[in-house]
Amino acid sequence: MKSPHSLRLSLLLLLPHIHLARQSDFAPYFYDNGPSSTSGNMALFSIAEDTPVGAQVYTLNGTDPEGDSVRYGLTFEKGSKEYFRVEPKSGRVTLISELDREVEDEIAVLVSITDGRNKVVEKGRVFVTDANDEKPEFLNLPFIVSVPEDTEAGSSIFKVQAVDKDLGSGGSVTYFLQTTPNTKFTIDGHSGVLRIKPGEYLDYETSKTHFVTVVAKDGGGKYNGKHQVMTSSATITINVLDAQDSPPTFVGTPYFGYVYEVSVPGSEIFTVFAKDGDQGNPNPIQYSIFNGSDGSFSINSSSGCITLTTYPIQLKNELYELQVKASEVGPENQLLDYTITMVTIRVVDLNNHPPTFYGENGPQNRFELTMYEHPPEGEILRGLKITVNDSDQGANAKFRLRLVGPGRVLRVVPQTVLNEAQVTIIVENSTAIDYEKYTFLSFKLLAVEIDTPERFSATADIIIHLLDTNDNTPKFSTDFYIARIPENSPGGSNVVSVTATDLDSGLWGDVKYSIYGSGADLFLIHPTSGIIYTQPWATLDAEVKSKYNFYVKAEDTEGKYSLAEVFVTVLDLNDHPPEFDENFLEKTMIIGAPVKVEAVDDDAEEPNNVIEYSIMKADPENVFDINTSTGEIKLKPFIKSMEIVQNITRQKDCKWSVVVQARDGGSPSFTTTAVVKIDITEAIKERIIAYFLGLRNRPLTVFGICLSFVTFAVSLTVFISSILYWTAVRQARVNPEASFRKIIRRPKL
Ligand SMILES: *[C@@H]1O[C@H](CO)[C@@H](O)[C@H](O)[C@H]1NC(C)=O
Ligand SMILES: *[C@@H]1O[C@H](CO)[C@@H](O)[C@H](O)[C@H]1NC(C)=O
Ligand SMILES: *[C@@H]1O[C@H](CO)[C@@H](O)[C@H](O)[C@H]1NC(C)=O
Ligand SMILES: CC(=O)N[C@H]1CO[C@H](CO)[C@@H](O)[C@@H]1O
Repeated sequence: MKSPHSLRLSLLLLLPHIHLARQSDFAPYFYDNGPSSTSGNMALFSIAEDTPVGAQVYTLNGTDPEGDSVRYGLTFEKGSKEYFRVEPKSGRVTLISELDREVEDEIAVLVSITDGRNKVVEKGRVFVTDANDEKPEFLNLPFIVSVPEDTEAGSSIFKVQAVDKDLGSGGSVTYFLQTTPNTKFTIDGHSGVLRIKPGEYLDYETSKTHFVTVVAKDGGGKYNGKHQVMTSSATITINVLDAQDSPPTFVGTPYFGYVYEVSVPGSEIFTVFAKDGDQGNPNPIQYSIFNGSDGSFSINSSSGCITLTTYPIQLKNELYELQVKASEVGPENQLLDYTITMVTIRVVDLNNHPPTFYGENGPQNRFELTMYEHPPEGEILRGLKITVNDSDQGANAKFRLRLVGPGRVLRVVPQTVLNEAQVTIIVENSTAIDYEKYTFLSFKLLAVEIDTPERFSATADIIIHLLDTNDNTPKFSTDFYIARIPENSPGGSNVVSVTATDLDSGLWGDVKYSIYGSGADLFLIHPTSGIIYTQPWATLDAEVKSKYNFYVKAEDTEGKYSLAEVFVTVLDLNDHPPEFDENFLEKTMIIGAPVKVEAVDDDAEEPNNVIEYSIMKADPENVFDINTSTGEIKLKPFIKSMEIVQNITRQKDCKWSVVVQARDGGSPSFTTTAVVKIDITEAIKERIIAYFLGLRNRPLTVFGICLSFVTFAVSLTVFISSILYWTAVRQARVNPEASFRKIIRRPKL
């Protein structure tokens, strides 16, 4: 700092020149108002660097001893920046350029005062005072630091430094970390030393880099009249260095490998891969099989390739669970950290097992069972203890069961099998399981693989021996039996032989016969032979009863029975001759009308009771004809009138006779003869006509005629009544026979 004495000295140096200019005139001068004044010659004037441009900052103040008015001037050394300007009359000094203490903290100024004649120039220094206008500034950016992950907690890892060009409090710096949650770091506020927080550890595997923002803050100071604190921030990049602290890890787990049919020793099964967990500086990995290979697999220690060492057929298991170990190899070939993983190796099935049937004692291909016929439908044949098995795997062990034999009799369950099943055979059709048809049934049980190219199969014979049960009813050879037996056969005669058969064997097949029914009274049956014969005392008469029917029963020992109907016809014999009714052998015949004779034969059947009539003899001869089947007797056609009759009989009475023979159709036949007397008369009508013709000549007899007519009417009435009576009597004899014939003809079978 320049002393006021040196200023005085420079002033004195100028004096000779002033003194020379005017003798009695004294030079003007500046007031010296002290360093804190803002008026004077700017000696020891100090100005804050944050003073705004345009502000009036000082007043040059001087006077002239003679009282002349003075003018002021302000200049700068050559090459210096001009910060101030002075108003010459008033001396007011204005700041015209921005100040920056950190660039220029002292401004040399030349102030002058003149009274017009004398000019006094003084050199002064304006001091620029500090304002807090500068931020702290970090040194040595950027901040990058590498820290091994195993660095201990609390260790210092870095030191930051920031400077603030301001003076005093505004130039002092403290540090802090911009707060982020879970930060693992801490900084010392004064020294700027960065540390790992106590209790915190770095882990390369979780976070390889940390970014920390550090803030530098000054102590605060005036700026533009206000208190101002300035800060700046920077990022510290902390790279965590990997240390040897993680075991290897297998990539791509879980691991599955397969051994196929075509595999041979040396076949590659699977390749594992592990890498060091310390990826920053990984160690080489060495593989080995730790357990579970059973000697069938090996692993290439460097490549991790698992190979088969035997033929697949020699593998004992279907599944291997290898424990494979990956170890890190250290710099001196020592084994460090390791990890074990599981490799599941499945032996893919080779379909080398056909299905096989098993009985209770091992493989078996014939199963026999004895059972009663007609088991209930749905019954399980429990006596057959069959299992079937295919020891392959998956599709190779899938097969279908089928029963070949009489269709729809038995059913096998299940139809499809995977690996193993209990074979169940179920009765499907009970009727077909019939001892009477087959005493044993034979089936083939097939097991055939479904989805394999080989279609391995197995066959077993199933033989079912049947036992008889009484399942059959005796059956007659026909539903009815027709027998004919001649009437008059002696008692005990065979009538017919029936047979019924029962298909069951042994006692169940025995049949016992019996008969019953209303028509059975006259008959007996032999219980075992089935021969039906008449009772010893029975006589059969076709004329009394010619048809018998009854039932025959065939019964087995358990009472199962069936029935048949027996029809017995008693055959008629010609044992009766025709017979004329003696009371009706006198007839009156009107010329032109027939008379009828009739004989009756008591035999039951044609032709034994069929009668043929004939005229054996007549008196007179050749006057009658007879209808051979009806017995009607007529006059021969030429006998038309009573005259002819009388001419034939030569006026004798008209009682003629004829011998009629009745012959039945039996063989041999019977004949009977009867004499029929016939009284011939004329028809009444013709007689009356003849009579009335005679009346014309005899009127006197009209009364007598009328009387005769009345008499005749009465006679006619009596006559008709008589005829009706006779007819009635005759029908009463004929009808019973006719209805009897109807009865016996009915069951003509
Ligand atoms: C100049 O200085 C004198 C003496 O100290 C003082 O009386 C006067 O007021 C000042 N003038 C100005 C304009 O400051
Ligand atoms: C190897 O594996 C077998 C079968 O899984 C097991 O019983 C045995 O304990 C294992 N040995 C070791 C050392 O893990
Ligand atoms: C293991 O694998 C590596 C790389 O594939 C090979 O070079 C080496 O010969 C193999 N070692 C054995 C014993 O097969
Ligand atoms: C009708 C008829 O033949 N009458 C005869 C009856 O007999 C006499 C004599 O023999 C005849 O002369 C009738 O003609």
